[in-house]
Amino acid sequence: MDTKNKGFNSKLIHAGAYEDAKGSAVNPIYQTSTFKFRNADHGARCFSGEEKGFIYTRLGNPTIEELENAVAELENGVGALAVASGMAAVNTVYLTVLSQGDHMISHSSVYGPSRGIMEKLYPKYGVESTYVDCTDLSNIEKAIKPNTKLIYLETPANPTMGITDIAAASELAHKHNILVCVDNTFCSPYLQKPLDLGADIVLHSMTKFINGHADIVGGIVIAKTAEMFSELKYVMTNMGFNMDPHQAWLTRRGLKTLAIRIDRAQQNAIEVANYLEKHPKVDWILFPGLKSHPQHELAKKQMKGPGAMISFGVKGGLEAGKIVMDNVHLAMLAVSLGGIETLIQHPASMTHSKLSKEARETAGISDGLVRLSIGIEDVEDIIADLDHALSLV
Ligand code: LCS
Repeated sequence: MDTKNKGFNSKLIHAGAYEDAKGSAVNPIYQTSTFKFRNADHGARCFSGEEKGFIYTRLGNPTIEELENAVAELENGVGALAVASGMAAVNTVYLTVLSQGDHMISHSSVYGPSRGIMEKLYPKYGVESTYVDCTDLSNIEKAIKPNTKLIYLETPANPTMGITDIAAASELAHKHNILVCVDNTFCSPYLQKPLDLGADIVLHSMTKFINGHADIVGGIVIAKTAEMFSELKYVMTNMGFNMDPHQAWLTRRGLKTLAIRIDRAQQNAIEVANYLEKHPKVDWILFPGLKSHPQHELAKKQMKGPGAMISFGVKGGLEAGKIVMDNVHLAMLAVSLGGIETLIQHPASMTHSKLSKEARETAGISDGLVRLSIGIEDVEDIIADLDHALSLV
């Protein structure tokens, strides 16, 4: 079915679907590594691109393609590439856009390994980077050099919830012939569409909201132009970053409920944030839906809703935060985010522990920062759980 002119929820259910020859309502899992050619000429035409046909699962597979087409449509891109993890998506972009001698600019607080690998591995290949507070556009402008090729944004940022103006950053970048990639993991296309705001590439860790059920690891890269799509595809297929068909099938199933899951998790998060903001033992809180968030107005403009991620600090710093993390029962003490279950974690010792203490501090990732990913449980239970843990501080 052509879903181009349908609403977002209809696209979530139907976008990318094949007309299966056997009439199955749900696209099957094509659990195969390779595909038969009708004859030698057919094989040659598939390889030359004269005829569209599946060849080998690293290069393409109907189950994976259904997911890719659906996410590309949801993000308003020309094409998407599903990969084995969010980090495979990040590296597909770095390897495609950056060459020896190039420079990239990014936000000081992004997912730890997205920064870690750029600062530790990529200098070996002659790529340099500058990490600044991108929520202030003048910092990006000051960091631009003649060899800057990429502005890599993550907004809201993990875990400081800093929000960068995608439209303004893209305008600035394009004046200098620089490409913009946005990691849209914290929002999903339901809450934010970076390509519509001017970005050139979008990526996700699909491990999070897109799949939403904490049962797969996956990533995806979405391109705005056919040229960029083909460059990304060259890197993805030849580096062997592809997703597995079974993972892709589970992810396509999870995607169907994206909007209703986010609606509910977000409503829960709004109530949890209001509760935490008033709690006498809570020192500070960062949630885009609160007026106290430094980029609250920008969040309202750029995002359809504040999402389901909250960072906060307990009075008494790290020791007090540990009491909360060790005494919640409904919320799981676990990394990852964006699933239907509420998770709590400590970025300084977990997701961002490989960054130097100095890098964490300048990025605003204090030792006392506790991160919550709010799930779709009953909000009264989530609040009661936090209330009990906070009462022990
Ligand atoms: N981008 C963002 C914004 C992320 O939060 C993560 C993972 C990735 C990329 C990488 O995705 P992966 O390879 O894990 O699928 N974030 C995690 C987190 O905050 N806790 O555990 C993983």
